[in-house]
Amino acid sequence: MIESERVPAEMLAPTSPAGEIRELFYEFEGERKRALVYLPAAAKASPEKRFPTVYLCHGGGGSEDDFFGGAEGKSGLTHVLDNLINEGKLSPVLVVTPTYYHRGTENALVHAGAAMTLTETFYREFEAAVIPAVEAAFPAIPDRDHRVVGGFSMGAEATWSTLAYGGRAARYYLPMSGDFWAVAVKGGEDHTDETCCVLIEAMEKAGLEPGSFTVFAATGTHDIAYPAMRPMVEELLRRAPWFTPENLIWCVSDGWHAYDWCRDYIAQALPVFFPGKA
Ligand code: FER
Repeated sequence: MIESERVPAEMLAPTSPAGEIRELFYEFEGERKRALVYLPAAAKASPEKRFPTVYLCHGGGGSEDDFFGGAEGKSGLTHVLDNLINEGKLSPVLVVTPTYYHRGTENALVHAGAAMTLTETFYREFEAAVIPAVEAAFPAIPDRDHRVVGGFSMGAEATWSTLAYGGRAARYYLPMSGDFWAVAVKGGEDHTDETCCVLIEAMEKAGLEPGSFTVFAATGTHDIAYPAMRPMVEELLRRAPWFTPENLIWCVSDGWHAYDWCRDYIAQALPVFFPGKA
């Protein structure tokens, strides 16, 4: 277990050079969908360069606007990314915020249990539509070793599900404040062993091997996900060679269930995946 570090206030302030947020529209199963994309300053300065890509899924009832605070970037997350990159802590990355909601899923906007049916299968849309659309329109390094999937709350459920069933598409995972619901809602708490078995069996079935992925799992002791996520992560850490302290980093804050705390987790995790040169 490592302690989460708070992002210092000055990292929430604008810096230069700065990246920008673009909108991406793409089609999935006949529907036009929208995602936001953070393009680092280096992409504008060096149009020939390509970058790792971080995909972040919002929480239940949310949208693709949540992490950045809309296309205007009101959450301050882009400033944190700009500062980390300018200080040489983080390699320039693209950050994409898709949504697992689509037409006809209004019920899932209200009920986390119904959202689960969408987060469980998000990996299909991720592989079939999101990755191809991003990599056609933005300078992404188009391989598994340069892709991160992360998310908050139900977005963490989407993250664990992508690791389970779609792990050939990405090497790095950042579940924040959410456990894996394949067995039951909050199965990490009430069905810990079975939840971990299902995760590992699914990964094995999808052709993953131990050592071929890295997870940075984070939450806070006052978070509603803590009672479910903690036993799950602790049990996974007993399941070498699949999970070891080297490929499953368990990061704990004293925070609660909110995007502000995700900002800290993102700032701590991304430099582990893609360190800068400083
Ligand atoms: C969890 C705790 C809460 C979790 C999800 C939630 C996927 C979501 C709650 C909601 O959307 O109301 O451990 O894991």
